[in-house]
Amino acid sequence: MISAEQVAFYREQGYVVVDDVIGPELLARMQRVIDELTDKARGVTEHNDVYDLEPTHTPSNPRVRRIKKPHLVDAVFREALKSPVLVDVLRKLIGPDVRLHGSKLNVKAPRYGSPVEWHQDWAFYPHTNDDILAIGLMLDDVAPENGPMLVLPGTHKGPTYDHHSEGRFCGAMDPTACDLDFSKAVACTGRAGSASFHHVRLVHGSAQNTSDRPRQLLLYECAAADAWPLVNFTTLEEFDSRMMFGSPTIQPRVTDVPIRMPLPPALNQGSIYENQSAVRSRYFEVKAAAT
Ligand SMILES: O=C(O)CCC(=O)C(=O)O
Repeated sequence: MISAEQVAFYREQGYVVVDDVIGPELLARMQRVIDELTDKARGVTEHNDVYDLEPTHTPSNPRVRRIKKPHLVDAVFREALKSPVLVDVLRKLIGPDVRLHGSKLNVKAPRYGSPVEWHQDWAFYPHTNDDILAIGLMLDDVAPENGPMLVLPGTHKGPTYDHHSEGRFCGAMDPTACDLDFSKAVACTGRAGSASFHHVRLVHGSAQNTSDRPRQLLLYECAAADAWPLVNFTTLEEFDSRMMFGSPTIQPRVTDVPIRMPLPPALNQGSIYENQSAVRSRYFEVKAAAT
């Protein structure tokens, strides 16, 4: 369970890391499923509904960058959402009624796992209020050398930055065009089974994994049930099928939050990695991938 100090830290800094959210048995079962999914990427030639592929992927040498919506791919990825620690944290940080917005598994394989440029999740999915966060469940031990998620503390209280390039959404901030000191970024590290919780408006990103250890991060985006999306609403039935606990509502809570719409849509659709391929200037270096 998390303490009042940890809750206060999240409110002030915009993130908190909590140890031992899930245990070794569930981690091992998740790993088996990921290994099977990676093996099934053999023969896949392009991004699809399940796989986002590394630029150096080939059908005979499969390199998966992301598994999309893992909670829909295998039940094992829904189990973590029932962890009592995780539910306790969500109740304390978001409230009694919580809906899953989405999920993704960033694989960040040893030696070549791609970087993610600086961004705010809020730029992708603005809602009527910002009681929304992403959980980053660490499936491996995460240390400074294997591409941890980096956060800029306190930025969740600031503006929504421009995530456009050439007049279209591109899912990344231009690091040369904003007044932020990226050297102040903090790495979210921990042993496997730990999780970071970061506010939807917090600026974050991560470097390429050039180490020889994997850094798999399973991300769940969770929103207060009365936060209604301003983009990509499907149907009420689908929306409410994602309730994690508590009750849904048809009365959105509207608060004074800075919004920029992710429109016109990104030229390269499919994932943040694809969106960000259109960014003007990159912050994170991409080293030639080892074979
Ligand atoms: O995998 C990471 O380190 C960053 C994840 C992230 O911010 C994202 O995929 O939106």
